[in-house]
Amino acid sequence: MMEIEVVEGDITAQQVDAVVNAANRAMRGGGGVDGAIHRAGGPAVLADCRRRFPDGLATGDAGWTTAGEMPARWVIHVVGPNHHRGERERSLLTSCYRRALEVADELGARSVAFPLVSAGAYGWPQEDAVDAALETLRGTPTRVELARMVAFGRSSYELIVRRL
Ligand code: AR6
Repeated sequence: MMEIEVVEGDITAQQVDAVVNAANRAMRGGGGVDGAIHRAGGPAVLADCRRRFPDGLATGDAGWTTAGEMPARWVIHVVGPNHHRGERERSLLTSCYRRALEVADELGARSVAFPLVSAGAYGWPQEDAVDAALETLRGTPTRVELARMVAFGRSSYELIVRRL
């Protein structure tokens, strides 16, 4: 059974096998977690994105690159639905977590850190973003042993712990 833990902090500093990025379909960097990951990982992350995802990635899908200079070995990029733009099918959000675990299994990653996908710039309601994450992580068969939810700030941490 995979353990799920919650920490407050910066996902780029996590000492895990893989960190998950809340990317966009273009897969060329951006703001929020995506910006932080590209900054911390350095240019190798973008170079790998260009090489491995010449046409970007579909909403709900996941794919991996190097983590560059971060402590993790891989970045697993997912593209969450943009609620602000009207992408409101919950299956697109749960798919990000399921696909991320599938990619982690392909890589042999045993510990994976997750941000709250779509809960920032993409505007998914916070509480449902947490519930979608937790129920999908619990319901997906995987060889990953540790899923670490990384909350950005105290209120996000408390929200996740309350719904755990
Ligand atoms: N570590 C952990 N969590 C973080 C960090 C960090 N360093 N920085 C922000 N968060 P967002 P989205 C939290 O906006 O909603 C980008 O421009 C943040 O507080 O990063 O999926 C991409 O390029 C929130 O709870 O991702 C896309 O265009 C959560 O991470 C778009 O934003 C997700 O917020 C994706 O939007």
